[in-house]
Order: sequence, then structure tokens, then C-alpha cells
Amino acid sequence: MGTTVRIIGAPMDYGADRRGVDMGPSAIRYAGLADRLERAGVDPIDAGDLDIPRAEERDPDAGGPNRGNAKFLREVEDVCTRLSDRVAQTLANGEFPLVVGGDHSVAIGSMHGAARDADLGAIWFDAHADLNTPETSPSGNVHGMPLAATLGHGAFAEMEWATAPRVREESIAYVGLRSIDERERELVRESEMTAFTMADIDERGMTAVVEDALDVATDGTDGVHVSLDLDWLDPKAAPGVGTPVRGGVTYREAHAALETVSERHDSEGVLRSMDVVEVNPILDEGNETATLGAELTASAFGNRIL
Ligand code: B3U
Ligand code: MN
Ligand code: MN
Repeated sequence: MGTTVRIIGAPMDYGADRRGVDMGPSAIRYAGLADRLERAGVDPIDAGDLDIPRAEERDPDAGGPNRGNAKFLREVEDVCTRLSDRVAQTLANGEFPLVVGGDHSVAIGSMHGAARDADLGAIWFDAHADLNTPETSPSGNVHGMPLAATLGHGAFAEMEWATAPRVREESIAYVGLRSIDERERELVRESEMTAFTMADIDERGMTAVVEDALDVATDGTDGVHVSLDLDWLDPKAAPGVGTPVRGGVTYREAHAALETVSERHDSEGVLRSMDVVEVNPILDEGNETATLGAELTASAFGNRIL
């Protein structure tokens, strides 16, 4: 019997300035996610969406004493706490949790859940470093903070719902980094994380870089979390994202990357959890970005040309 992949929709847009990422799960489903996964050889189960109140009904300034300028932190906490439970439960049932966002702050919940009973490595496919804290964030948007939250940086150190003690810096690899705030740059340089930038991809090619990222994320861990932020891609390939950054990964490089992940998974069973985030259907052209999200997920689970 093949792997059962449980699709968990997290239609959350509290973490981003541009509205619309809450429609990401619908758009990615509409793009044929479940069928594509089936063709890739796994058994998808659609668990539906988490129930998430609309941002208009909530107070962006709620969230406790260490909130800093982080917007909607209380709401993010509520959603991520429930998501973490779902992910942990899914793994306990022997299924694979696939979280479909939503903005990137959903990764706080997915990693928290996936790291409860395992030392977890991570590959961060993203234009951004996502290492801001409520104290350092220039925007106050929590989607620029998920890695800092998982690692317990700054005010997140006091937030048990966010910090995942079994995720260590040395098991995290960025792939495709190209837009980084000044403070984040210092932090990435000082940290034990491995950062493969667009320059590394230009120089060495995507496949070699992802092989190295997999080495980092599997070394001394029980499994790997793949976090796929669609703004990782060049805006020409993925226009439907809130914070597009020129000079990104091409359509072909992206498939090559996820195929490399899947090949390693086939031989060594490394994948533990995954999220696909930041698809904004309002900004998209013909559901192209959502379709790409679905395609790349299928590639990660073994879909091949032949
Ligand atoms: N680093 C900036 C911009 C940003 C991060 N992630 C996204 N945008 N998607 C910030 O707001 O923290
Ligand atoms: Mn991100
Ligand atoms: Mn990003």
C-alpha cells in the first residue's frame, strides 16, 4: 500500500499584508492537487480546511505582552495550535501531513506538530529568510517570522505554541534565498543554518544544491520538513504571490528541485511533512501559481515525465 497523504487546508491570511492567500487552499485544490498526487502514486485524503475566522472580525493588535509589532499574533497562535495538533495526529496515524496555506505563518504550526516526536530537519524553499521576530520585523507580518518562531528567537522564546525544541539550526537549509532584511542577514551569517542563495544555484545548478540541502536536513534528524513558499519562484512563473521578488527559480529548476527531494525520499524515506504556502489567487493569472503549487507537490511525491 502506498503512502497516505492527508491534505490539511489552512486558509489563513493573518500573516500577510496583501489579502487573498486565504483562498490558496481552494485554488490549489481546483488545480487538481488530489488527482495529481494520485497519479504520483500516493493515496490522498482531503481533510478539508481548518476553521479560520476572517481577519476583519479580529483585532490585529491582540496577542499578549511580547507581541511587539506582530499583527494578529493571537489569531496565528490559535490557528497554529490547532494545526500542530492535526499534524501530530496525522503522523500518529501513519499518514503524511501536507499543509496547504495560507500565508507562511502556517509553517509554525506544521513544524511544531511534526517535531513533537522527532528531531526535524527542514528545507526552506523561499525568496525570503523568514527570520524576523516581533521585535525586529519591519512589516509586523508574521509570514516573515516562521523560522524565528520555530527556533524560539526573541519574544518567541516565551511562546511554547511556536517554538519547536526538536528543530535545530544546523538541520535547516535555505534554498533560493534572495530577499533578506539587514538584521536577518546578520542572523543568517551568525547562525548554524545553511543558506543556498540564488547565486549558489546559478553557480552549481539546482540539483547539486538540493542534494546538499538534503544532506544538511537529514544529518542527525528523524525526518525532513519541506516548506515551499511559492515566491521562491520567479514572478514570471508564479505571479500569484503577495511579495514577488525578481530573479527567482524557473519552472524547470523548481521541478528539478522537488524531484531531487522525491528521489532521496524513495531511497531513504526522508520526508516527514510539507507545506505549500503563499499562493494568492487574487493576484494570480489563470490559476497558474496554484497549478504550479499542485504540480510541484506531485513532483515531491514522485510524479515523473516517464
Ligand atoms: N522580510 C520581510 C518581507 C517578507 C518576508 N516574507 C515575505 N515577505 N513573504 C518581512 O516583512 O518580514
Ligand atoms: Mn516565506
Ligand atoms: Mn517568501
